[in-house]
Amino acid sequence: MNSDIAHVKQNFEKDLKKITSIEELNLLNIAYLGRKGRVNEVLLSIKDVPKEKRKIFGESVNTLKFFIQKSIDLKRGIILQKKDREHYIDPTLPGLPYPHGSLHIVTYAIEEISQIFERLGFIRMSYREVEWEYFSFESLNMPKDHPARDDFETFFIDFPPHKEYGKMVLTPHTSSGQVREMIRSKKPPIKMINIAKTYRPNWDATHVPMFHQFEGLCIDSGINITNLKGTIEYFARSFFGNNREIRLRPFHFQFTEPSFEVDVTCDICQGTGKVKNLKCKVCKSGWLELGGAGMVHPNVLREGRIDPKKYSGWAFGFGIERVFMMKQGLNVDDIRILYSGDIRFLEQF
Ligand code: FA5
Repeated sequence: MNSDIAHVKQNFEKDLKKITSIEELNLLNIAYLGRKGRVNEVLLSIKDVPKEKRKIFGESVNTLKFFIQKSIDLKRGIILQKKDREHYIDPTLPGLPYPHGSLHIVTYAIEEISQIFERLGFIRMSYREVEWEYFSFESLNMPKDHPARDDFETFFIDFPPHKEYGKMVLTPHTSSGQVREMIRSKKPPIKMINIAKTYRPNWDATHVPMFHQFEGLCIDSGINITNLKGTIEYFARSFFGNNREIRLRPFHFQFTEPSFEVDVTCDICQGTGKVKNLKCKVCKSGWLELGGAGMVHPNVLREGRIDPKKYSGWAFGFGIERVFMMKQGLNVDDIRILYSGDIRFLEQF
C-alpha cells in the first residue's frame, strides 16, 4: 500500500514538471486532489490495510495530500509571478509623451505674410474659393472666349449657371476678390490683402492643383508703380531677408496695365541656375517666379464702380507655396511634398 503512495507521489512530481499554465495546474489539482482523484483512490484502499497499520497509512496519505497541495500552491505562485513580470507596469517610469499636433507650414506662412502686410496697414480678407465666372474673369477684363482665360485653366462646377455671373468655378486666382473688394468697400482708399485657396489642374515640382495665393490691392488717388515696387520690396526683405534679389519682368495680364511678373533669386541653386552642374529643377534659370503684378486696368476699376479718372491702383498676386519654398535655407525643391502628408517632412517645421 505504501508503494501506491510512493507511486502517486512520483507521478505527481513528473506531471507537475510539465505544467506551464494556471489552466493546466487546475486540471492537475483535480486529477490528484479531486473527489475522484488519485489521492482519494489511494485513501479508499485503506479498507485493504490491516487494522493496526491503518492509522499510519492514513497519516501517510495525508502527508502526500499536504505535499501535493503545497507543491501546487508553490507552482501557482511561480506561474503568476512570471505572468506578472511579463505584464509588469512600473508606475514610476515617466509616461510616453503624447505626439503634439501643429499647424501646417502653409498656415504658418499665411500668418507671417498677413503680419507683414498688417504692418503696412493692409486689411486681411479671404474671398471665395467657389466663385462665379464673372468675378474670376469678366470683371477682370477677360470677356467670354478671350484666349487669356486659357492661361487660368479652370475647374468648372456642375451647377446651374447664374443669369448674370455665368458658370460656377473653383477660383483659379485670388484676383477674383478684386472687384468684390471694390464693391464691398464702396470707396477708396482700399488696401486689401486677400489670402485664399485657388485651384488649377497642374502637377509638377512647382505646381499643385490646390494652392494658396495672396493678392494685394491698393487703390487711392495718386497711387503709382513706385508704391507697388516699394511694397513688393518690403515684403521680400521681410520674408526672405536682405540678401535676396527681386526683379520685375514686363508681362501681360488682361486686368493690369502695365503688367509684370515678379521673380526672386532661387534659394535652391543660390541664383546660379545649377545644382551640382545640372540645371536647377525648380527655377531652371536662377530666378523663380513668385507671381504677377501691375497697375489695375481702368475697366476693372469701372467694374468695381470706381472712377479711373479720380483713382488709380495696383495689384499683385503671389503663390504662397511658391513663396514659402524660396524661404532662406529650407531647401524644398518640390512643392508637392507640402501636401504629401509625410509627417517626417512636416514635423521639421
Ligand atoms: C495670376 O494668378 C494673377 N492673378 C496674378 C496677378 C494678380 C497679376 C494681380 C496681376 C495683378 P499667375 O497665373 O502667374 O498669375 O499665378 C500667380 C502665381 O501663383 C504663380 O507665379 C505661382 O507662384 C502661383 N501658382 C500658379 N499656379 C500654381 C500652381 N498650380 N501651384 C502652385 N502655385 C501656383
